[in-house]
Amino acid sequence: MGHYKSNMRDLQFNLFEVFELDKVLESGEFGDLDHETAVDMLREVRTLAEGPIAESFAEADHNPPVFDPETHSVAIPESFKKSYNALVEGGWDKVGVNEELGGMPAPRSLYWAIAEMILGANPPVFMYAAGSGFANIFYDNGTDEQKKWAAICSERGWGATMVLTEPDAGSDVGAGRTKAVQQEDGSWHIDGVKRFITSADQDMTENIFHLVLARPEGAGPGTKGLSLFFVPKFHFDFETGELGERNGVFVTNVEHKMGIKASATCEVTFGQHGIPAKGWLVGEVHKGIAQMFQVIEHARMMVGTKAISTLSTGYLNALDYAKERVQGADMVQMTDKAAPRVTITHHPDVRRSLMTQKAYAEGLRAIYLYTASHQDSVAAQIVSGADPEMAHRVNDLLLPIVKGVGSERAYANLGHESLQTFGGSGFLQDYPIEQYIRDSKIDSLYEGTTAIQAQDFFFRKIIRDKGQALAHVAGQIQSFIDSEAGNGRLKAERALLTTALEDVQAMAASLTGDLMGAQENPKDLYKVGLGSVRFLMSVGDLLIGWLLLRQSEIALAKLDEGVTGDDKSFYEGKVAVASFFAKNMLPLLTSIRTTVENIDGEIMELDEAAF
Ligand code: ST9
Ligand code: FAD
Repeated sequence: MGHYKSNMRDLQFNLFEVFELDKVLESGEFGDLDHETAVDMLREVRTLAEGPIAESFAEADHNPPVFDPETHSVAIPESFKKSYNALVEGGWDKVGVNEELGGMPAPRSLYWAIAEMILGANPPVFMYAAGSGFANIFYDNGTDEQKKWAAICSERGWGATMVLTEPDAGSDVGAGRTKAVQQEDGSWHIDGVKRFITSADQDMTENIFHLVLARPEGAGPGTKGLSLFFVPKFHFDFETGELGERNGVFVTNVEHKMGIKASATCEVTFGQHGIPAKGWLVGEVHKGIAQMFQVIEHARMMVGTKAISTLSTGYLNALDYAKERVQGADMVQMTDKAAPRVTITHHPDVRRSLMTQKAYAEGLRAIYLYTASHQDSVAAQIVSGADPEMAHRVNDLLLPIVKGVGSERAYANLGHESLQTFGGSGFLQDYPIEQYIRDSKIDSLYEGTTAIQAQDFFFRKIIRDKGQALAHVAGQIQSFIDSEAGNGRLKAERALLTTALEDVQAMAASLTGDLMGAQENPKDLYKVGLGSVRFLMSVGDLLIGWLLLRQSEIALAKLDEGVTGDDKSFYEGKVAVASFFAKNMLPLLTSIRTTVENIDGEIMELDEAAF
């Protein structure tokens, strides 16, 4: 048995029992994809994920890709190549991709459920295999001619990258200095140095194409002055795809990292090695940042799902260990030194810890699948009654939650709870948790740090949206509160959810007040900056509390039907975890509300020397 433990039962519960995927499939929107096929796909991916994809997880961490500065190339370890090949040979990199690109359309919830298992088993496999997904975005934005190139990229299985970051342009992408100079033949020469670029070289695909943000000569400052360019590693015949000369884009360094080592993080230099780095303006329009954000949105969803999946397998590993590890006596017999020793699952604090891990892993899974359901018009209508425009807004609103809350809660729980469950053994490389922690730390950093997610959430997804998407989701929560969910058995929990909703609404009102106050006193804006991450995390907890209770309502109905065996245990677990989260986590929002309502700007006045 490898390191990765999937949670198929919970995935299927979410997809089919909570978010009604069958109705989505019956709509005919996804051709003849039906329930059986969807379940078969999940089963097949689980087998691959737990088997060959997971196989190289630790080995590639110990023997990461090797950079050769002479040839500017990156050699991927053989063990990892096998994992990668297992994924692409099965065609799993084409799921969710347009048919024009050799893909297989699928509902987004199914797509992300499949992604969860790959990302939990070996995240860099998913990333190296994202070429067809990138080609899909290139296709959507490209000219008619470029659409043909996109098809070649996808069909030939080329690798791909997103190239934004520079030494002085991280969160502040608009500070990028890489230049683009137009040539007589309509192409562009790119000139500059980018850093931290994932998958910028490898020896698993015959070619790699880079989607690069660069500033055309004479263009204005900031993100709006950036344009998006298609820059292949090797030139190719635009009709046949046959490879030609090497293009002037070279990897000039590979970083040594604390985790996710199998994923090569590269410095990439354009046009500074005697060969011009030729690029083509995507869509022949100067809308670089908006086009790149189509990739970013997908990548933020990917990062959140990766973190959540890692927490889930961390929890399931901890649970297995806790069921085996015998240590100490039952607490009620603690004074009897001859009392029988018990497995650690008997200790209250271990139970608290396991239930906390279960709540975040399963609650966050429900959030990303709820979000994914708003990435398809048909599914959104079924899941929340959102019309296509509202579905789009809700997806936008929730992406910073999936990414920001998913990554922060996953890392915190893996460290504080999953590893702790193992005691000292958790600190050893014999178990996967230490690697999970190292590999998942990146999730709160790349694709926009948590501070950036929190600002995006408040300023863009709430204020600029005039609170419409937030009101839609809050309306859903309110209907649940007002319903008779659980037939009286969820009364206490619904009351706790009511308070949590009020707390979060009060935080939103308080931060909005600070924003308004900034018109009079600009420094009030600092209060938003001081409160925004706590607000983001609080909304995350509210959504987890609500979705777990929705699951609990379904579980109670199943238990009433008299289910037995594994199903009975599963549904009892659902009821217990929702109640635990409502009683143990939701009340904490009241103190955060008080903190947010009373933020002052004092620390912004403090002299730097006093820190
Ligand atoms: C990175 C990669 O870290 C790490 C992992 C890579 C793994 C690769 C594999 C992934 C696979 C997935 C991809 C495959 C695809 C598959 C498809 C399948 C079919 N939403 O607020 P303003 C736009 S990469 C949408 O003024 P500033 C918008 O156009 C590095 N758009 O910002 C806006 O104009 P307007 C990641 C948004 O002050 C314009 O930007 N780096 C959003 O100029 C300007 O907006 C980062 O993420 C949004 N949420 O710039 C950087 N926000 O307003 C983090 C903005 O007119 N920094 N736009 O609509 C930020 O996000 C900054 O806030 C900033 C600020 C750069 C946006
Ligand atoms: P900085 O922007 O310098 O941030 C430092 C700290 O300041 C953070 O805590 C941040 O939250 C805070 N901060 C900065 N600005 C603000 C602000 N305005 N308000 C509040 N707080 C702020 N980039 C790519 O383009 N392509 C890739 O494929 C890619 N892959 C990566 C892989 C790895 C392993 C790593 C480490 C990075 C990768 N990146 C990639 C870059 C990544 O997206 C950036 O590291 C990230 O956006 C943060 O930028 P930075 O590291 O410069 O940090």
